[in-house]
Amino acid sequence: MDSSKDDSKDEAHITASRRGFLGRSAAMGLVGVSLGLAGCKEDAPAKTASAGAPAKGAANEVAPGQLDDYYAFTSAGHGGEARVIGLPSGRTLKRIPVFNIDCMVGWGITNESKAIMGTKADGSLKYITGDTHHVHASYKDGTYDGRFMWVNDKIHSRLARIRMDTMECDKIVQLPNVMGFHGIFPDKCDPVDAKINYTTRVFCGGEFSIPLPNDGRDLDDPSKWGALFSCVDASTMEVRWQVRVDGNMDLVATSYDGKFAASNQYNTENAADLAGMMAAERDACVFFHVARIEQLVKAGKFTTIGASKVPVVDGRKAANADPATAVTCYVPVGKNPHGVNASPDGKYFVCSGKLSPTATVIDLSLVAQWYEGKLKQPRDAVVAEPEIGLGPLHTAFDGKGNAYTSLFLDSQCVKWNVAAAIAQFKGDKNAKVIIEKMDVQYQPGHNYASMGETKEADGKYLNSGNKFSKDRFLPVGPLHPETEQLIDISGAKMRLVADHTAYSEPHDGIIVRRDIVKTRQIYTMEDFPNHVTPDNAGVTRHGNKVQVRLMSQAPAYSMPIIKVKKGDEVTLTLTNYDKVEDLTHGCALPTYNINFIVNPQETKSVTFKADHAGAYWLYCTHFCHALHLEMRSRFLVEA
Ligand code: K7E
Ligand code: CUA
Ligand code: CA
Repeated sequence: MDSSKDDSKDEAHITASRRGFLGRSAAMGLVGVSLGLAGCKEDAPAKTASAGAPAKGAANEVAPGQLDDYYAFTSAGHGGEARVIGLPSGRTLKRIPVFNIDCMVGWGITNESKAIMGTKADGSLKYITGDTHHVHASYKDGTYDGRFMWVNDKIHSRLARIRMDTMECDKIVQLPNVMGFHGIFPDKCDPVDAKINYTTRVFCGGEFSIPLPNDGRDLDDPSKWGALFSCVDASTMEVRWQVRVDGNMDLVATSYDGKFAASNQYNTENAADLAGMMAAERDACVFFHVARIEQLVKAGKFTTIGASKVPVVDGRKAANADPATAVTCYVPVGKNPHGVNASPDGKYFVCSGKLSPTATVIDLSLVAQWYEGKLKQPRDAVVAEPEIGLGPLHTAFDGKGNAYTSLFLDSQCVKWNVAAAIAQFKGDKNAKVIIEKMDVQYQPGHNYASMGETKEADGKYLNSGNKFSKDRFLPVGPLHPETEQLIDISGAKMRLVADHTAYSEPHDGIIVRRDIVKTRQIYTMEDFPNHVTPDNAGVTRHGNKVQVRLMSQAPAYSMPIIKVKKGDEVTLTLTNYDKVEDLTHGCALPTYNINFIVNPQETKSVTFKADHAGAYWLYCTHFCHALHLEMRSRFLVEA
């Protein structure tokens, strides 16, 4: 069944909202979008699900007991975490707390997680909020190597690293002098040393302009504000260097040869208000010449900003007009672009217009030629600009020469052919650029294909992350879930195979073949320097500082009674001596806000002030044994 044709009513109201957009100028169009959505609500059928019952023998069927073929790693927006989903089933496998507090695992509660998240002088968390948009993994030879993933925090401009073996966050760094850190992408190769054919840098786009430094100066003169592009060392997670640009930076893509990183810019106007940001007919995709930036840094040709010691190179247009010395190249693209994506053949970057119904295809070899002085203008690097639909945002690839772009306003996914678009641009009137448009439900943001951002793009599945599910699921109050729609792209026609709900609000994600991910099932006790041993287990005191060293082994903790005095500063360390896969214990202490788990052979600790006298049952929260409920100790605080 073709999902796009079997609900005329829904089609009618979407078309109406499209008309609402078309009937206005681009500036009014944004207003039109919100009006259009409000309108949808009123005449949408309230209870009946629209369209899209998956075909019989659905391609997403993973029988009970069978495993999925792919992992999807997704961001979670202002939920602040990352998520792991099995595809094609859509089973949620894990939530990875990163910038948020998670009382299931104790993230933000244990000393170890707080040390990664960052604390104030009093030991409390510096931030308790996060906004993750983009998850990308480390590369080797142009494909994922299963080592790390990185995810951004837009609110506090932090980059987090997640180990893929344990699927836990192990490092977080904050970018200095950056606000609204949005796009990220790891590099795939060193720009100079081709032997380093794996990720050693992560590039970060800064979206909002701010005073540099942001210490109270220039508050009334946004023309003096600026945005920085940052390079973070993939292994140390230190910020290596930054580049100041004109305009802002939205998303980031990197070339397969390591030479270029690029970021789309919707605000080349350098405006501080909405009308100003939409004033220019074209904006840009800025290409960073990584090797030259690092030469300047090495030669000491940089400045620093405020208290930060990170080298800052000038990438503004005026300072980079000469291709022989430039570190940035601003290629004009469609109005207020959103998204920049690298084609798996390594040749092109595609930027979507958002306020222009076009995608701009940029040839990387021509950008390289501009830097060599062989191309007249940066705009000559544009090799195609097909009209693909309204509100184009993100583009995925199937490895067969086709691109799939999400059309936010049209609520569609458009499949188009890159080579045909280039032929059409050269004047071939018969080039068939648009292959198919498929309705998605509704208003898609990111889409991403299986292995689509690697040289191993396999053209099997496309995930469309839709911002509005409206009538697709049972209503759950004012906030609907979002829809992740799984589309089979392996055949001649796209086929919707499943709707999965997503808790608000996922943005970008990646779909990784399962054989690439090698997880670790049991920790090594010695990897935790503070692990408890039978020799040091027990209670020790230095003044009012008390160490409680505890071991767990189902169904008991090593001490049935733990005694401290009111006013003590208690550090409780728990090592799980169970070695059986998945035999995890919890540790909860009423009144004291202590709640965390320890996986097999893992150690975690918490520090708190024992400021309430009384008896408190320290109990196991994680079902571990037939005697799980009996797994508790008396934590006694003497007055
Ligand atoms: Cu399009 Cu923040 Cu990647 Cu979301 S951004 S959709
Ligand atoms: Cu140990 Cu439940
Ligand atoms: Ca603009």
